[in-house]
Amino acid sequence: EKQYEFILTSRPADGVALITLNRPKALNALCTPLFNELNEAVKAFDNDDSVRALVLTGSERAFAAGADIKEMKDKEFSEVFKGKFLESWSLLTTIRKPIIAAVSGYALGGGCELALMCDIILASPTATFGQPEINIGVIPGGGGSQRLAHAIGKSRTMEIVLTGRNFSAQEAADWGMVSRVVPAEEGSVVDAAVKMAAVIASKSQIAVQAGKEVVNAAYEQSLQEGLRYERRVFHSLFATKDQKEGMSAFAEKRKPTWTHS
Ligand code: CO8
Repeated sequence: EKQYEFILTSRPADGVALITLNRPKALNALCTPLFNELNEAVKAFDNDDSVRALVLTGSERAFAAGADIKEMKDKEFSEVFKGKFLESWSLLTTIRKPIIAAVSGYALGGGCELALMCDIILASPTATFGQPEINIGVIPGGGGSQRLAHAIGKSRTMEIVLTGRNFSAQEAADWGMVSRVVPAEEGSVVDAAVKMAAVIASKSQIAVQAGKEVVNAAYEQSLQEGLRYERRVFHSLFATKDQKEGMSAFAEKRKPTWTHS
């Protein structure tokens, strides 16, 4: 594996890549070099055929405590506007393969937004989410206002964004923003995320990637367009060997062998 300065990468299970944010002294504050490395690793795994699902995590204490405030504090409008400051953050949302966020500790500001860019969020009981930008005189800039509104509704999003108060793992689960809180006795949230990623990695990858694409369509277009899009993509899967294999295996009462083709 390539060595990075601010992230660690590994392959904890067949078909699964794990990216760990590793800037512990700054609680994984998302400085530009960290984000550049994250983008590079994500892109490389997305292009690597042996990787079929990704997990993104931080440390016990912090998933990420936000964009790097010290890096941002002296910037001027013309600089951030013309320099497209933080525009590269959206790369994560353009990858084909599913990515699961395993969140422990602080996921604040850009850290919360980074988790929201992932396809699935699992939280440890210690996870603390929030969009505290209002406390430093700004607003979310990495999609927080939009993705939170989709995930937890307008009233709660307004409260979170305008008061800057944090919310707990349990609240995030009750509101439907995270799939579930992984209880401490079940082991670490990273292990749970890797296990889930391994299940996804064991499926037909064409179906997995098509599934991700159509679920995302629900957030990007009208219901009518989304339903038509889903049906078209469903139809297209009848051109794959994995559809023949999957349905034949069911009829023959055996396990399918996917060729991802
Ligand atoms: N940026 C830079 N450094 C940070 C950040 C941060 N976001 N968060 C923590 N650190 C640093 C601290 O400065 C400190 O460094 P040092 O030891 O050199 O003083 C170190 O990490 C440890 O932090 P604390 O001593 O503060 O630890 P505590 O346990 O006392 O507090 C908190 C933890 C509550 C998480 C606290 O650090 C905190 O409030 N952090 C800031 C949280 C925040 O406001 N985040 C939002 C930032 S704004 C943002 O994310 C905008 C996103 C825009 C994205 C746009 C994308 C397109």
